[in-house]
Amino acid sequence: RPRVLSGIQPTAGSFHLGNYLGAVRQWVALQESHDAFYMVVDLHAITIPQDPKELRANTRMAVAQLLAAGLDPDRCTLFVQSHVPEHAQLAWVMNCLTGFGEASRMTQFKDKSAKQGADRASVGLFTYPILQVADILMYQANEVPVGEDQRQHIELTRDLAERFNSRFGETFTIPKPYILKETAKIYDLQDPTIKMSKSASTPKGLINLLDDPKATAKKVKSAVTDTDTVVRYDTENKPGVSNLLTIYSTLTGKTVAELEAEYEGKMYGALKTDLADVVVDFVTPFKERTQQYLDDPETLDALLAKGAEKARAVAAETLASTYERVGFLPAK
Ligand code: AQP
Repeated sequence: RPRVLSGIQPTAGSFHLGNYLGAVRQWVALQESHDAFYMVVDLHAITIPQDPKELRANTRMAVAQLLAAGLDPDRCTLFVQSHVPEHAQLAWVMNCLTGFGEASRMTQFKDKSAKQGADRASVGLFTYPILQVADILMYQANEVPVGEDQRQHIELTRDLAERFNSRFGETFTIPKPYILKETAKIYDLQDPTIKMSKSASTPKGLINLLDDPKATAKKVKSAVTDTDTVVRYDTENKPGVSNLLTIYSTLTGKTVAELEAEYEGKMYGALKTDLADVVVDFVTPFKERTQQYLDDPETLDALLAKGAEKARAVAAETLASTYERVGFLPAK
């Protein structure tokens, strides 16, 4: 079975709808067909300041949400990044293989550091994509299911894997991004020209899955559309309506064409009211299931210990062969 690897940050507590539709939903599907490794990336989280207590709580909350979304620890390897120390070790080797200019070209770093102020941004934030390279190469992943915003980092991963392989001999599988066109980028409900994001979106533009469903329904109903009235998928001229159709279609399984036909002659209000119900029907049981997992932290931690053990078996092997290729003297 081909292998997939992906990760999600535990930074915000709740996942948002962009995280779910752009990434986590694909993770759930891929565990059926692939040898799947999924992790909560707490090492990535500390690239920006975190409160230690909150980070710990948010890490468990992220795991609970992944289980609530449908990940099954019997069918995938689910773990926390810091439980597998090889990630930081391989990242160092990859750091030494990356050009400074090459790392400087990562647009996510440019965006995020600009927001924080260049002097306040940590070196960790700068090398974050290289840690991600190590995350992916560690498991010899064939595919990496992510949203569009991560495409550049997968490209960097491919470049570094090829560089390492040509310099030191075949070591790493060259991975491909796995990005579904329809849900590659879910947009902010208030500004449908920017991606829905925990750092850039205003509260009204962002749907957090664990928020009060009533508040979520309100946000959907007040989503920004346009001055026209026709419900039609047209990302150029109708980014707001198109975004709502994408969300609607993905959560219900109806095609966009079916929805366009269903709402022919109806106003945007009807679309938004119905979509609010669809979203509420999704988030309500999701929130309940997440809480059930959180209520039993021992089971959660035991499951993570098993996941880390499975992940380490692969990680230790990759790190050992990397160290050997690089020329480190084996420890006796
Ligand atoms: N709006 C989105 N549409 C589609 N996919 C998205 N992802 C994030 N936002 C969207 C995907 O979610 C996965 C996990 O992302 P992460 O843990 O790296 O979080 P992030 O990218 O940091 O999430 P945000 O909200 O976008 O955070 P900020 O604001 O800090 O940048 C990834 O696969 C990502 O592509």
